[in-house]
Amino acid sequence: MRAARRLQHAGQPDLFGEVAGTGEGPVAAIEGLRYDNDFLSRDEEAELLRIVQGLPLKEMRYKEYTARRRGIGFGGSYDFDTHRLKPGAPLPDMLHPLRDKAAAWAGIAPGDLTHALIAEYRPGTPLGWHRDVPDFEDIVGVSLQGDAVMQFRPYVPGASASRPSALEFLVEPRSIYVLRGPARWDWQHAIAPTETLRYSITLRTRRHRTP
Ligand SMILES: O=C(O)CCC(=O)C(=O)O
Repeated sequence: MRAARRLQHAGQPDLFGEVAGTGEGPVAAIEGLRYDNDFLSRDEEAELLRIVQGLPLKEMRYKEYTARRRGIGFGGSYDFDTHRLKPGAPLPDMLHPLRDKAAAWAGIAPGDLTHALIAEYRPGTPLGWHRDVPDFEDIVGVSLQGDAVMQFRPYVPGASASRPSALEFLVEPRSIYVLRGPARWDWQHAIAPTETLRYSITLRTRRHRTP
């Protein structure tokens, strides 16, 4: 409960998504954000950790920066220099059960979750403010082993990069979230530096642009 104590202030959301005394919180406050902290069993988590820890994770690059996160992508890799999604290896069969279960939870056809990113957050690893690249539509995130504080602030083009978080909640191991519609397009999100080792598996649908 360390983070909950650190971040809860009167009238502000605690990290489990509740605003003290109101029964409402960031998950309810952000349209298109849905969260379930009891998505995977402990056995499913252990099996996924075995798979993920056997993958050749590499330090992730964003333009000239090398992030502290290590990861591997399937279904295409986004080139931040050319702003294009380059073809990539499909999701390995061993991750299909997770994809299918996540798709059912999110109400998405499994085959539409064409992109996956497996990311490792060693203790102290942050993920900076961003919206996902426009090639993707829905984002479904599953967490393993450690928890994370997920932060949100409205997306305001041209606004200061140092704006603080407006809402945040604790994303627990074995949980799932989906960012869809307003949660995906009208908000930026970030992950505060993690206190313990955490893995996330984010699955994405392609965005179908209207001509
Ligand atoms: O680790 C997470 O759950 C967030 C991942 C994320 O936002 C991203 O990879 O763009």
